[in-house]
Amino acid sequence: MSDTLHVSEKSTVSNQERDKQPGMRRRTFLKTLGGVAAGVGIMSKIDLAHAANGWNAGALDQLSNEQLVDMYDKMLKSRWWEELLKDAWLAGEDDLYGYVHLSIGQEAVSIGAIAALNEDDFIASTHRGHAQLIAKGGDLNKMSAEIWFKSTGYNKGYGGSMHITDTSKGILGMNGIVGSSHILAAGAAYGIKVRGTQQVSVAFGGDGSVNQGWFYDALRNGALYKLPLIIIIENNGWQVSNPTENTNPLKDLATMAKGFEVPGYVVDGQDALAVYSVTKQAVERARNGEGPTLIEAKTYRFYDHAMFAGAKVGQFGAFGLPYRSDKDVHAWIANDPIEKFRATLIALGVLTNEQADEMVQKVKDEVLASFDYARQSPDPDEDAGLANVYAEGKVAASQFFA
Ligand SMILES: Cc1ncc(C[n+]2csc(CCOP(=O)(O)OP(=O)(O)O)c2C)c(N)n1
Repeated sequence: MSDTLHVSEKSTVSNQERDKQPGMRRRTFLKTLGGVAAGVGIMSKIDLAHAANGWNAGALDQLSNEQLVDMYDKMLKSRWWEELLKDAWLAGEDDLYGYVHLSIGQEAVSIGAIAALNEDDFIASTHRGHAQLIAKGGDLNKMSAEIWFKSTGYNKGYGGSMHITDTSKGILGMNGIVGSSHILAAGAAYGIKVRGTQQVSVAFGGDGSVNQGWFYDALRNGALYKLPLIIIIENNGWQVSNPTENTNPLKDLATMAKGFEVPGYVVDGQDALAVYSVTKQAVERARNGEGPTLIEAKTYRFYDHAMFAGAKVGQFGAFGLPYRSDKDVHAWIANDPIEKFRATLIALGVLTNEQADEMVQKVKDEVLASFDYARQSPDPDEDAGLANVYAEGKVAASQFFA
């Protein structure tokens, strides 16, 4: 656990010691979870061979308190970096421009999945990938500076949100081309196989991405060569304003795994522990040389497809959008993955309410400090337009208008 999180020494105790602490006993908690999972059927599994207990129960056995707190911290960072960015953008004082896609509401998918990875594993991200960057250890200052198009940004101010990359952390990049993350991750998985390392490679994609040929290429080659590949579909129900059912006949997109005889799972994307648990299993399979897994996490975005229609400074969620009902938005907000995770940690005695509040405040401060860092950073150097690309020499301006 980072020493900056302000949680008590409780968070470093073992699972057994945790049972002795105030809060719900772990076994009781697991029983409750099992009942919830069975009662309302919050998740289904395509591969019924694994239909034993709820996913969450397994996750709690495997995660230390330190890891649980770290997951909560990353969810908060993702949530508040985007929330406060939205507020700053709408306030207008920074004259921000460009394009961002918020993943508020979907954080449990990225944070849950990436908690199951090692530092040297790879992820290939989407246009909606801020949470994935943060989960993989992305730096808030460099992220903010990239949004402000400053030279201290991840892409030195030349990329903006959709190109943020950090190969030193296995982050192969956010990507504005829907579906390409699958083939990039499959390529990295092939490289892992050739080099014979124990890494895995994870592709994130939206529900729209499964309708691209790259998805099939990745899954087919992954199955053929038994690549250490995991494909995670964040099914938020929409492709811009088009509902998923308008573009794909399957109720569960994970069913597509059957065609290549690889495991396919559907998981509750609002439940970070469930996502962690199913990903962990896929990671073990991949590291054992058994090949790919397809995971579909059902989730929802609380804001518009991109930017901030229907959003207001200080208001949580976007409303009045023409393609979806406010009732649905409220219902999903009531199933907020971060509130849910916080309640779990408190029930387990991993955090107190006060400690959780303290973490929220600390994250907000850190986010605002990253905005100041961005504001104070220098612009990219005008003469550096051809730096960091493969082309050499001069580029006549007329070439761009021919
Ligand atoms: C190859 C390609 N086609 C079309 C687009 C335009 N586009 C951007 S996002 C998007 C919808 C993507 O939906 P989904 O994959 O479900 O992801 P979500 O936005 O819901 O996270 C589309 C069609 C694009 N960026 N790339």
